[in-house]
Amino acid sequence: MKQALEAIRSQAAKELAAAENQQSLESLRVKYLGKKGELTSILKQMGKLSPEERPVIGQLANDVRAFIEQDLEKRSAELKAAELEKRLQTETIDVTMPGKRHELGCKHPLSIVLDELKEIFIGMGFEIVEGPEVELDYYNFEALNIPKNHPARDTQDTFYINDNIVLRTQTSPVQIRTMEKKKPPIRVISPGRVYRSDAVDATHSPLFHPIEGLVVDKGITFADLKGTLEVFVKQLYGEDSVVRFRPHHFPFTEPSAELDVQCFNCHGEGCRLCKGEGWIEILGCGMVHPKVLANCDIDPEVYSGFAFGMGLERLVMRRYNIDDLRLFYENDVRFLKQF
Ligand code: 2NL
Repeated sequence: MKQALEAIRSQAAKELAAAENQQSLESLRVKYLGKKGELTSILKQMGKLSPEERPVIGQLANDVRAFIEQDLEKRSAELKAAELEKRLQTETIDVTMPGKRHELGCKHPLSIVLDELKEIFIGMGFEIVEGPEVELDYYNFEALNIPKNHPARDTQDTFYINDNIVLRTQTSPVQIRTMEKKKPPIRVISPGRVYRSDAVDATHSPLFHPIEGLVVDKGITFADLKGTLEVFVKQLYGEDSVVRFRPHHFPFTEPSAELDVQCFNCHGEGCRLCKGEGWIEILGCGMVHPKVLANCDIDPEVYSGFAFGMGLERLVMRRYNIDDLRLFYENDVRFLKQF
């Protein structure tokens, strides 16, 4: 029995030394030390031994077990170290290699000016509101006093999803939705993307970005409109700006006007910038039509309001001397990097 134990010990030592991975180590553990392993089967025969031999063989069996356990652990550690070494060899990183440069982007010129306009209006107590670009005909036209067959439907021709759903032609529908939900006092600005069925050229695009504003409360008059918009223009173009209001017509305001700023280049003399006019048109505005208020369940006998709208693209083109609107949408980095 002593010989058998010693044979196990040397056989185990040999096989462990030859084991190439953790998996074969585990099967060797089972083979030698497991419940049905070789050592166990020897121990089961201990009963056959004489009382004198029993402790000697028992001690030897324990020694062999301890020896094999130790060997297992040692080999396992060796294999782990070898594996790590191999990974370190194959996964080396050359820290001197040049890195990948992340290009830093910049704001789109439309966003630069839009953010500036928002700041001015937020400073005057306005809230920014947004709404859907795919809009019901009712909100885009009907509620704004533009019934079917109204001539304004012609100049605001758009893309129709079906008879009742259109791509919005203005951001006013957002303001209609605001008036339906929220009762006065209302002071909101609605920037956003709108659509018209226009052919593309240097000054027209089927997609553009107006900014509209709406104020509704008790006792709002044309004087509030003039004061608010004059302050706005002075913040945008400088304290010494000169403005004028020119009568105009919109279906959703009455009375209506357009606001011009005196040409900052020629101070009203007439030059190339203002095309000889001396004045530059900035926005359209007016007192909210009583029918529009009534459509939103706001009593025009109690409340009044003013509204205005301007095209962001035109403001930005003037600011940066850009002569072709298509540049805004082409995503040419050489153009965009200049701002
Ligand atoms: C322009 C002129 C304008 C409005 C927009 C408006 C909105 C409501 C009620 C009444 Cl909810 N009016 N918006 C009023 C006057 C002019 O826009 O040239 N836009 C690009």
